[in-house]
Amino acid sequence: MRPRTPLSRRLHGRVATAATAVLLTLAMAAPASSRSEERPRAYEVTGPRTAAQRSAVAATGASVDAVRDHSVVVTADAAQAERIRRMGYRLRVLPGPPDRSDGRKAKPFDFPPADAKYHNYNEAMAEIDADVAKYPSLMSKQVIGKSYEGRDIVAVKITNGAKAAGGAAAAKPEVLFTHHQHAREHLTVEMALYLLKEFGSKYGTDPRVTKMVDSRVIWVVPDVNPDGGEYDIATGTYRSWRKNRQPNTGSSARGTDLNRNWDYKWGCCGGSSGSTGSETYRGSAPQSAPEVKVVADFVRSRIVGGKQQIKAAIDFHTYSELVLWPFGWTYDDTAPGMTKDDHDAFATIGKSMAASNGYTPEQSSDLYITDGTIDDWLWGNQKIFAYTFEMYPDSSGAGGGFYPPDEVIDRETARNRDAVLQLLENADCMYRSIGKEGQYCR
Ligand code: 0X9
Ligand code: CA
Ligand code: ZN
Repeated sequence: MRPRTPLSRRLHGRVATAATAVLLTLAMAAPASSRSEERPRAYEVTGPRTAAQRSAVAATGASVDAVRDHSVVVTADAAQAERIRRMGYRLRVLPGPPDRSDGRKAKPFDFPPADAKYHNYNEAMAEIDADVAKYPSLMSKQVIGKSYEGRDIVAVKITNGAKAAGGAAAAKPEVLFTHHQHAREHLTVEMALYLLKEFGSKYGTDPRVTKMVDSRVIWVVPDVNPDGGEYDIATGTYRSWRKNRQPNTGSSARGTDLNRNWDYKWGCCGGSSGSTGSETYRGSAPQSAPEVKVVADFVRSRIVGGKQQIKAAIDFHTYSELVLWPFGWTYDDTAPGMTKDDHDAFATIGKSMAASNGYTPEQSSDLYITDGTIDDWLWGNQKIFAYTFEMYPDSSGAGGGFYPPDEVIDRETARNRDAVLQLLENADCMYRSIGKEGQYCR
């Protein structure tokens, strides 16, 4: 036990130690006021209304969290907010994350009482294990690697091993669902748990589910950023954390934005930041974040006989209710690595999925330029038809932003059932959607 001597007496008396001196130095170097100024806050920025204007806002290193007709919502530190102000835009500080404690004391590393239906890391892992145990002939779990802090990153494989479409030799098209790159986007983990439950419990009774579990291999990676997710809820009060929890050399700021760290046009185009403190810090090199390396290695491991088995993917985020497709690094619809037919297949299936869930379909750069994102890598590097879904709520400002109440989980996960099934059903030949099956899929 430390002696409960007042600090002044310990410093002036003989109990002053080197450790105390170090603590005092740290305290003086970072007084509480400057620390809180450095903490990013949410702002409404009124003025930007074109993708180029929004890209300029994002280029300050702030994260653009929602896009409206004449404004955006950003998470920015004081310096970034000042730069945005100097562009001539009006900033309004938004309230911090909601208090869902219900007046009760928070349990560390647990969701606050009013949001108890959300799953923390251990609860999600337990749920996954329970599903795999319940449906052993349909599901299996693999640990594909570890996060920076050593948590398991898992992939759940869903397929009916007994029935292969067109005989045992025919390879089943594979589809990948990834979740929770961004720590505060907890609804995406619930989306993963919904998928496991839906495919497990409806197999054999629901014809669409049954057909897909028989004829596809479905990979679900429920938690790409477990460290960030746990950090976000660790105190019982949400922290609005986005990145992973990896330290950065020469900086006290932690974390890399995983969705700027993928090895395709990394840092190419002003769609990410080189500053460690930024919400969109791209990391020291492509795949420098262990979590990105783990998932990218997993995707590369699905190249069998020189052929990538994964044909399509969705990376789940929140919020804004969007269906997005590549590229994010350029405003152009077509580019090296994206033909008109590729673009048209992306857009046709993207719009059809959006018609089913009521989201807005668009190319991701219609929002603002991003580089080093997972969907650009999956398509540009692996030729996987990869979408980004931004889940509930919409960008209007109602609905709770990154922290919608747990009452919406069931509705907002089930809302994507049809879109997910559509992608699975198209995965054997994405070009069928534009009438070019014969040209591309024989
Ligand atoms: O900025 C992001 O990474 C995503 N928005 S979020 O609020 N969830 O952080 C949007 C990414 C859009 N761009 C691409 N998917 N390329
Ligand atoms: Ca609740
Ligand atoms: Zn996100």
